[in-house]
Amino acid sequence: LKNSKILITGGAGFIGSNLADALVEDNEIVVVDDLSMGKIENLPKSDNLHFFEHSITDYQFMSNLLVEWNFDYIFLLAAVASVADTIERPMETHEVNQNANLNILETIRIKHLKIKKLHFASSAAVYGNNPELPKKETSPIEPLSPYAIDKYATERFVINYGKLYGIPTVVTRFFNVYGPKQNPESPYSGVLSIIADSLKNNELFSVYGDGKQTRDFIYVEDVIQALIVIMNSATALHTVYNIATGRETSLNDVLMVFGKIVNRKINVEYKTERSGDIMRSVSDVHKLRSMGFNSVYGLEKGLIMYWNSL
Ligand code: UD2
Repeated sequence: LKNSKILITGGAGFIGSNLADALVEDNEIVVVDDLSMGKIENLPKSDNLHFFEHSITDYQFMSNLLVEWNFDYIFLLAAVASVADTIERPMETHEVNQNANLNILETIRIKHLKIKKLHFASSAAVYGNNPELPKKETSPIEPLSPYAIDKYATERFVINYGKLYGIPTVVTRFFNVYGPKQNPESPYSGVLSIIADSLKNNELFSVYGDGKQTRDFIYVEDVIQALIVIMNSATALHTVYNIATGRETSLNDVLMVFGKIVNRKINVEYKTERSGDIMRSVSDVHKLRSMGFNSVYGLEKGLIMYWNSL
């Protein structure tokens, strides 16, 4: 991705701002973010970066922006990312997580915009509690929350709009991403940002359950590199990729590794498990590897990078 006009919705958020960092030198970047979770300080300071504080649910604004800029590449990363929030306010979050993205697709279709590729960020949440492991892109789908339902439905819109109307599109399902600029403010923020925050403030960290639950943790820099490979690839079209490492790590092991890195014992209290919590999660990474992508950050290396960024 070079000398291109690139739109990143949610570009002031965790993954979006790391993506903007990686692309801003060689491209013209437009970020749309309502700063509901994102932060303006996350954005790189550059003349190549154009920031609009807007919600993607402002249809007229988004349509005008798309027509005016004629983007080469579009990354749809804006979302209400908290599953709990979507359970509390399903109608409102559906506007953001699905309808606003549909409006972007509609604008591209109706205005015949010639984009090189559009990417939509989905989530491992679409697999729900289905016990099949490791999760393949072809594994059964079981979206449980409004969040997962909107992610899955929007995946289908993005892929099938691509096929029906000749728009180059691709979808990724993120597993548990961690790294610099992850916002620890909500109890449903990524667990590693919460652990880092309690370490910084010398607070007790609450483990929900016995700590034996597992996740596939991937460092954000690996995620960004995977996105760039997928965006550049001619074969990554109208299909979905899991973005993960293929390694399954328990929360107890994460605490141990993190504790070693900071050279302290992390103070924890064990509490009752969260309702709806998934016990095990790990991805199959064959499809991602077939693109020539391999994650380069193991958990320890990623955690060291993350800790040093704080
Ligand atoms: C991830 C996604 C979520 C959704 C879901 C689908 C993140 C931040 N969240 O939720 O959006 O896609 O996958 O399955 O990527 N935990 C604690 N103490 C804490 C916080 C968390 O013990 O203070 C536990 C939590 O109960 C869970 C594990 O840590 O077992 C990971 O929690 P998480 O919120 O980081 O991610 P997850 O996989 O539940």
